[in-house]
Amino acid sequence: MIPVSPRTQPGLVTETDRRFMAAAIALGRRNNGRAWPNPSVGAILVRKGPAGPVVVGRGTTAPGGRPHAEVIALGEAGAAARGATAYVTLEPCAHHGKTPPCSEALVREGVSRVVVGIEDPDPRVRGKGLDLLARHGITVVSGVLAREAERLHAGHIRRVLSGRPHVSLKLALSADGFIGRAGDGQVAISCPLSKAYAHTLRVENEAIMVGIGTVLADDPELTCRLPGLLERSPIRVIADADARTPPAAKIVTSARAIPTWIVVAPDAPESRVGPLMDAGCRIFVAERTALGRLDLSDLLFQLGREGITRVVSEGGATIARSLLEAGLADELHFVHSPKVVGDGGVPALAGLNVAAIERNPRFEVVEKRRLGDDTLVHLFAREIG
Ligand code: AOF
Ligand code: ZN
Repeated sequence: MIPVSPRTQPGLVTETDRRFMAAAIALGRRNNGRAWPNPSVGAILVRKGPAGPVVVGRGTTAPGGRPHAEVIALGEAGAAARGATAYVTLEPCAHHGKTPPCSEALVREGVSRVVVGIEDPDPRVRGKGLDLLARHGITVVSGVLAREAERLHAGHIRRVLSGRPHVSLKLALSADGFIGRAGDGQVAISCPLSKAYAHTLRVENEAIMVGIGTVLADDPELTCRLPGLLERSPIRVIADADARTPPAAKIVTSARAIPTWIVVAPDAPESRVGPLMDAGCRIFVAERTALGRLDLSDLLFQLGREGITRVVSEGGATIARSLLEAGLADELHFVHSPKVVGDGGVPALAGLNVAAIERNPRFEVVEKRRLGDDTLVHLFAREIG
C-alpha cells in the first residue's frame, strides 16, 4: 500500500474536498483502459464563487497517456485557474517527460491549493511533485479518499512497484456453483445487465485474458459490444501453451482489426505458431510451470513490459484457479445468478471454494449489489502494489 502523505493534516480536509475528489476519481475512471502505459488521472479546478464552489476546469489523462489531466484542466480554466483549488487523483508529476511537469504548470497558472488522492509511486515523481508545489507556497493536502484513488490507479501502482499489471477476475456463477456445462458452448448464466457490466470491464481494462480452453469451447470474440464502444475493445490475450488456437477462430480472423496476443510455451510446435503469426496475431513465449501449464506470472510480467497496467480475465475455470492460487488475482467480480446448471456443470474455480474466497482476508468486499436478476460481489485486494 502507498503510505498516505504526512502532509495530510486532520481538520484541513472538508466534506467539499471529499466531494470534489470523488468527482475527480469518477473523471479519472473514464480513460482507464486507454491511457496506458500512463495512469488515467482525473483533475478538477474549483474556485470559490458567491453562491458556492464553481468548477472552472476538468481533465482526464488523454488516450495514450498525454496530455496529462492537470494540463487539460488548466487549459479549460484559462485565467480562472488563478487562486483555484486543484483536485487531482494522483500527485502531479515533477519530471520532464515529453511534456514539462504538471506541478510546474499548476504553479505557473497560479493555483493556490492542491488536494491529492495519493502520491505517485513512479520513482521519477514520488513526493517530488508535492514538494515542488509546497516550495512555491501552494497549500498541499494529500491522502483524500486515498483508498478510492488507490483503487482507481491500481494498475499504475502495481506495474510501477512490481512490474506486472493489476488483474481482475470476472466470473458468472450459477446458483449451484458452475460457470457452464461441459461440451455445451456458452451457457446463459448471467442476466443482460450482468453481461453489460462484464462489457464495461472490457472497456476499463487494456487487455482481456482467457485460457485456450475457453477459445476451443466458445470461439469467443472478447470484444466490447456495448453500443458505440467496439473501438474500446481490449487486446485479446490467450494463454495457449501448445499453440492450439485454431487459425479459423474469431479472435484470429479479426486480429488485424483488434489485436490478439497469443502466449505459448517455448516448446510449442512452430507449425502451429506460424499460421497464427501470418494471420496478424502477436506471439509471446512464456515458461511452463512444474505442472506443464503456462506460467501466468511470467505471462503477466511480459504484459507489464509492454506497458499493460490492467488486465481482466473471464476464465475459464483453470485459469481462474491458477490466478487465485498464485496470488495473481487482485480484484474479483463474482456475479451470482439464480439459474441452476445441474448435470454436467463445470465447477467455477476448478474445485476452489467460492464462498471461502469471498471470506479470504486478502480481499475486502468493496461493493455488493443487485445486477438485474443477479448479485454482484466485488472484492479488491487489501494490498495494492
Ligand atoms: C500527472 N498527470 O495525468 C498522469 C501522470 O511519460 P510521461 O511524461 O507522460 O509520464 C508518465 C508518468 O507520469 C507516469 O508514470 C505517472 O507517474 C505520471 N502520470 N501524472 O501529473 C497525469 N497520467
Ligand atoms: Zn503530469
